[in-house]
Amino acid sequence: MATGRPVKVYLDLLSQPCRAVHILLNAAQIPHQVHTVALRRGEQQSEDFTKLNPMQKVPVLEDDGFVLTESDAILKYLCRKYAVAEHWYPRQPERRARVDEYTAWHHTNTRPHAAKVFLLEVLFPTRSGSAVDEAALARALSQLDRTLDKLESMFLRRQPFLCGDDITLADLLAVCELMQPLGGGRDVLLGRPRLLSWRTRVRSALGDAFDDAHAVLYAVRDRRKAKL
Ligand SMILES: N[C@@H](CCC(=O)N[C@@H](CS)C(=O)NCC(=O)O)C(=O)O
Repeated sequence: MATGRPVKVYLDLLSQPCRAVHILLNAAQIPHQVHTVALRRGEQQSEDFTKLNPMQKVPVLEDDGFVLTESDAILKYLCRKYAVAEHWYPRQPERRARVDEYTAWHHTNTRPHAAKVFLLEVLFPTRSGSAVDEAALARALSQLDRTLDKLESMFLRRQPFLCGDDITLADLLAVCELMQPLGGGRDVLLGRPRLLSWRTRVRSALGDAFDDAHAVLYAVRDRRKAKL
């Protein structure tokens, strides 16, 4: 049962899995405190943070002394522990299994493939000062294309959200990854009407929680645009 004490989360909102956690906390109105861990400053390697998470990664949740890493585990824990609306992580076994099916797939498909586009187009060139590796980017985009095909042909084939008629935590993990290349000015969903309508539905189901979580990413995009 919830203790009444706000749950603590350690996040950097430029990180996709952190945004998914942030959105759920806000959209489901779970009392929480955000502690920012600035990855660009290497704060994940500090002694204190390493004690909390020896993996030196965000997100991390701390709930009354209980420490949990991995966005997938954190999202599911929050849904089980707090009185969130049933649709986020349905209790009915088959519907819950659909969410688990997507989240298992997500970590070897949507996540690495969308993240790689952002890394190649934004993060690596910014850190090294060198030009984008166009050949590697083309390969990453074609891998991502195959993932987007599967999202449309399997998960969104006959339903408005990835795992059924209503939004679940699976949509949060997916949308945050698919937004990431926007940091480099690239909307990877352009030309894909089914995914575009899904993103519009997700965004309107989330209200301000969506744009609040993405404000840092929009700022990265806008700063880069201003430099061109
Ligand atoms: N599988 C983890 C991935 C966590 C992860 O890769 N976090 C990245 C940011 S997106 C991080 O903290 N990177 C810092 C580093 O590797 O130094 C999850 O879903 O929570």
